[in-house]
Amino acid sequence: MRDGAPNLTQISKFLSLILRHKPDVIGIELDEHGWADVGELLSGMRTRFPIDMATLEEIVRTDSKQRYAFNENRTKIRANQGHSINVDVEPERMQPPQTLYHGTATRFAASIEEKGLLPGQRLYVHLSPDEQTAVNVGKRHGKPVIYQVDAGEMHRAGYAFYRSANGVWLTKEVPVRFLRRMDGGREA
Ligand code: HQG
Repeated sequence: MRDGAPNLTQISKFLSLILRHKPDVIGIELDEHGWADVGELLSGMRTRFPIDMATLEEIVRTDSKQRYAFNENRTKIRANQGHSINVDVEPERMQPPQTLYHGTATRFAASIEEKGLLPGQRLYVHLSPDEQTAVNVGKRHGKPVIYQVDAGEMHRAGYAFYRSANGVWLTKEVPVRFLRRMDGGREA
């Protein structure tokens, strides 16, 4: 890579902005299933990140969390999860494992323990299949704290769970009674 050239991570962050939150930044629209037209995306990105199709394909293929997917003939692209705009990326409704995990920062704990987990700006609460992934998610926000979610019990109580194409579990909210703080709330 040339000095000063944007790296793939920077381009991927911009792609997340466009495909999850603000397609209007480059003057494009997503359809109801979150798809952007690849040609429109590449030309819309040209002034900021002039990338070609091969680079876009490389980002999609190598992304560490498999955040993006093409349609079959690669004319369309979308983010697999994480949206704040109201699109239906058709995550699969599934029976969750007995336990899922949510990583967050200690400063959110008091509010979470009062109100439960809420989606905030996004369409869903995001849950991780294992503790380590949740720790990594939590660290993005500050000092991490992990909650175990009694997903099995929620599912039996009628709450819907979805698994996104990249393995993140999604649900609309998690009431307090299904949450257990893994450090026992020592620093609450
Ligand atoms: C917190 C990343 C106060 C919640 C990750 C979280 C994930 C509350 C924050 C994906 C609350 C929202 C999503 C309540 C929830 N009171 N705070 N009642 N309920 N919160 O970034 O789950 O790298 O929107 O705990 O891997 O951290 O972007 O959600 O801390 O899969 O692909 O509000 O983003 O993926 O933060 O992360 P976020 P998240 P990417």
